[in-house]
Amino acid sequence: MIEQAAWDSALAAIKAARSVTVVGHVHPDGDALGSVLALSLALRRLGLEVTASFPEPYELPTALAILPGRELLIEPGRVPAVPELLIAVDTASLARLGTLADRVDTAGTVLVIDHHASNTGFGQLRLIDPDAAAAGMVVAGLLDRLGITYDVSIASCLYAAISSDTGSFRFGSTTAEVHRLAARLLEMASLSEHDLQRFAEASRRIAARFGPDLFAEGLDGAAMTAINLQQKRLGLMDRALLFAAARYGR
Ligand SMILES: [Mn+2]
Repeated sequence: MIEQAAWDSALAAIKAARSVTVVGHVHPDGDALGSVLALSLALRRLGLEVTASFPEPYELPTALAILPGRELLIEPGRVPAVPELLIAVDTASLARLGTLADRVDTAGTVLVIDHHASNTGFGQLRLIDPDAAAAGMVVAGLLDRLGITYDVSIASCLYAAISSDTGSFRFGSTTAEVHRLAARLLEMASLSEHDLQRFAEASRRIAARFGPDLFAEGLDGAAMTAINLQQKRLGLMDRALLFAAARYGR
């Protein structure tokens, strides 16, 4: 459980910052890297200048080399000597920051986002929830409070984070809250941007042929029929088509 005052301070620090450095622990796992990248992608979307990294040895584990957002990663040696805002994720102690630990002394502000009960309490600002199954759960809570809607990339990184630290949803830490977030992420992650674009183009073609009003009317009618009959749940593809049509078709 994280106190409201801690959320408020963290949000204020992020909103006041122009640049941010997000770092994970030495030899990053799925939670560390997934959380770092999800947060980095979200903060970049908010307009901050973002760099992300983890301590030496700077080797990306093969299984995690496919994560979206990895282009934001820079070698630890290139991390600014005096970061404006340093966010350390999934790091229980200074030692876990290895070759980047000195940045905690030089940074203007340090925010620690973690879920280890053993966290030593470094940094001025802390979002630490020992009950959270993963640092990714705390990051998800932060993104919700920042008003960030997940895109496929953010969803994929958060999914990597929580599935990693729950042993693929087998450990006792796998709460209902974990499953609720996983469901949200799966719904997002199963549809590619390419598919959404394809749906959008199809919608534009149909609207051009039949006119936007007739198209929208037909679509609304079809959606209401599907919902009213409840013979089958509206599938992901149907919803994506409706979403794309609503966004681009009219
Ligand atoms: Mn973790």
